[in-house]
Amino acid sequence: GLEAWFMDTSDEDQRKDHKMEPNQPASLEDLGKLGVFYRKLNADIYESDPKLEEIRKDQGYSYMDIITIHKDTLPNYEEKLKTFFTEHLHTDDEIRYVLDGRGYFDVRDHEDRWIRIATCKGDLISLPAGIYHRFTLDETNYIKAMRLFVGEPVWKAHNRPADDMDARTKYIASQH
Ligand code: KMT
Ligand code: NI
Repeated sequence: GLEAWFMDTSDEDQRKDHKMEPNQPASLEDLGKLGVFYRKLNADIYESDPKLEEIRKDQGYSYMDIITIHKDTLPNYEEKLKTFFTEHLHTDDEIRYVLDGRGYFDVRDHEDRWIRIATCKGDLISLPAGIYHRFTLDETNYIKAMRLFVGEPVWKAHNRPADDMDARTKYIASQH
C-alpha cells in the first residue's frame, strides 16, 4: 500500500524523502481523518478497468486527462514544478491516479505539520477541497498520472494564505 510520514523541517532538495530520524509514519487512518482517500488499482489495465469505471461512476468523476511530468514532455516544466510545490488549496477535490513513475503529495495535518504521501503506479489518491497541500517529483523525476474531476475541471491553485475562502472554512468545519 501507500507509505506516508511526517516530514523533517530541512529545506534541502524537495525531491528527497525528508523522513524524520527515526521515521514517524502516518497511517491511512490519520490520512482518512484529514479527508484524504486512497485506493490501489491495477494501472496496467487503466484503459479498460471495471474497478476504475465503477469509482468514476460512483464519485461522478466525469472528466479525465493524463499528465506526464518529465522535463522532455511537460511544457514549462521548471515553472510548473514550482507551482505544484507552492503550498496551496483548491475549491474542489484533487484526484490523481498514478499510471507510472512516482511522486510525493504533501498535506498539512491539524497541527500544521506536513505529512508526505509517497505515491507510485496504481495509487489513486483524493485530496479534499480546502486542504493545504503541494506536490513534488521524487529523485526519479518522472510521473504519469490521470487527473480526475467532477464536471468541468478547475485547476486554479489558491496559494496560502487562503483562509477566508469558502472551500477552506468548509474544510475546517468538516474537520470538527
Ligand atoms: C497538481 O495539481 O499538483 C498536479 O497536477 C501535479 C500532480 S499530478 C501527479
Ligand atoms: Ni493542488
